[in-house]
Amino acid sequence: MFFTIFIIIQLSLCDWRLIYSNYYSESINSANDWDFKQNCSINQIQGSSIKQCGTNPLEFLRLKDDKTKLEKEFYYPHYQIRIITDVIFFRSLPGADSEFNIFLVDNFGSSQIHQRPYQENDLQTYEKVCSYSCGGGGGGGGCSNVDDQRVEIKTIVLTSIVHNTPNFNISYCFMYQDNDMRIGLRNFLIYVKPCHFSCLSCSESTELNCLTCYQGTPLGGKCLCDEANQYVQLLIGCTQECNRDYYLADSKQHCQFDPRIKSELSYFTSNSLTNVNLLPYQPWTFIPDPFYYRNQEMLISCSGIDLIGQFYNYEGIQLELGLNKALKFIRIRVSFYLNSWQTDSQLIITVDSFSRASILKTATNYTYSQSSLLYYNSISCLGLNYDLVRIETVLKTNSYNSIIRFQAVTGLQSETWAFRNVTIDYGLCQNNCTECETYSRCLICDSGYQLYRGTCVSSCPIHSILLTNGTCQDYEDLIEINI
Ligand SMILES: *[C@@H]1O[C@H](CO)[C@@H](O)[C@H](O)[C@H]1NC(C)=O
Ligand SMILES: *[C@@H]1O[C@H](CO)[C@@H](O)[C@H](O)[C@H]1NC(C)=O
Ligand SMILES: *[C@@H]1O[C@H](CO)[C@@H](O)[C@H](O)[C@H]1NC(C)=O
Ligand SMILES: *[C@@H]1O[C@H](CO)[C@@H](O)[C@H](O)[C@H]1NC(C)=O
Ligand SMILES: *[C@@H]1O[C@H](CO)[C@@H](O)[C@H](O)[C@H]1NC(C)=O
Ligand SMILES: CC(=O)N[C@H]1CO[C@H](CO)[C@@H](O)[C@@H]1O
Repeated sequence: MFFTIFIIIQLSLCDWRLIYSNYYSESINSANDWDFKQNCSINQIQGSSIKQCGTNPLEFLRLKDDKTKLEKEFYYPHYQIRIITDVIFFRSLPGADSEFNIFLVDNFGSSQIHQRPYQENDLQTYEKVCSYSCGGGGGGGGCSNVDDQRVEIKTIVLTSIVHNTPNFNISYCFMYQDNDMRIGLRNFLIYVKPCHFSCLSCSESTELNCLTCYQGTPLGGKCLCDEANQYVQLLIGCTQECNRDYYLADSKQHCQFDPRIKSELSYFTSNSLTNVNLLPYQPWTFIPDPFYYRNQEMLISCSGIDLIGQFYNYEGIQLELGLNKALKFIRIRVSFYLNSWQTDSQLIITVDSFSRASILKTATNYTYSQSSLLYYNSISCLGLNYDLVRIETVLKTNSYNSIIRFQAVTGLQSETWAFRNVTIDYGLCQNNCTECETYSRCLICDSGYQLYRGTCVSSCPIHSILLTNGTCQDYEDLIEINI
């Protein structure tokens, strides 16, 4: 029974995503993250204000007579919000209600989500918790009308606030009866129940609950990206390609965060590819066809944009990557220009000759194996028609000096190809790793990092010790060894 309840609680908790937390440590460096504003109705921005409790080192953001409102804007597609804040009430008047309020503001208006009217006998004498005396002398002599021993700390928890507009403001403001009254704010935690990746706004969490889309309008609650921008990047929407740094596309074309992948190289991205005294394709090397040997500059211009090509017959090109002992997979993106391709002709991309992807010409179009089409267009230049296919492939590697090769297998002399705009991203077994032990385990970390159970950390976790050889050993593993 207890177990069941525990699981239910876990399930309901794990839906919430923390999107903001701040001001939980003793001292606060800067409050500039939020705007201090004149009052609940006047948005004139004022300087920020940080104060410290007199009886302990806790600092807080202070609202006072000339700045009674604190406001910040957030963006995260969501359908519910939870706000947790510690509020310190300093001083009040007997018999007259002051008010502390929290508002949720968006383009459609402002709604009050919390209201606390309070007067003197509502606040306890908690000066040990956080006293903050009025004005000069510290003896509390500065306040004429209010009792500066009256202090109360309240944790305000507002949960399951139904809200759908992705941009919203949270604003805290108080209305005082005496200008010696203050409000302190600490420990901000803001959670949302997020929409599905593909929605800009939603009523529930699945991909069928979208209310609005990044692109177009929902069909049966579902947002679809168009063919030219088929990937979905969290918080950004439909995109032609996932970000090169730290994102890998999954089988549903969602860009998933993955700290192992990082941009490394780009080639042939400028419009002009002439290379002073060098061949335009260097440092790549040309692979001639032994039966149709030619020596060419391999540069053509297509409406003012240079391409590396044309390649004929069995010609190819390759790039040798520098020594890297941590490299486990490579993501390559490249734009190919294919002219007069016949059914069954293939363009093959290999890494270390055993890992390969291909583009196969069919009777009606192309098929892509171990690769996906990012962009397609038909263009013509110099009187020739080209199919422009930009593809992406993720290929494994097992060697320390990987070689990337592009080569075609075509039937006729008239079938040609060219390419440009190549990006190469490195996938390591672990981030910040210099050498891998297995596909997912690091053996040696980059300098500045320590090895802990096959991963690289910037400092040993508290439940571990640093050994003389620079690795962190978990106490748990130590016990295993002693047994
Ligand atoms: C805000 O300040 C203005 C100008 O001092 C004042 O007229 C107004 O009543 C104040 N509003 C609130 C809600 O305190
Ligand atoms: C939300 O707060 C920001 C920052 O203070 C402000 O610039 C913006 O105008 C506010 N938006 C609305 C809808 O009030
Ligand atoms: C390379 O291709 C990407 C994706 O189509 C594009 O965003 C980028 O602008 C291209 N770069 C150049 C220099 O053509
Ligand atoms: C081939 O496929 C691409 C991408 O799906 C598409 O845009 C193009 O129209 C197709 N071409 C033909 C001739 O069907
Ligand atoms: C570091 O020392 C520990 C304990 O002697 C050993 O188990 C571990 O393999 C060593 N690690 C490296 C990278 O040498
Ligand atoms: C020095 C270095 O490369 N640090 C990186 C460790 O890995 C994280 C996550 O991939 C990066 O953010 C750091 O830059």
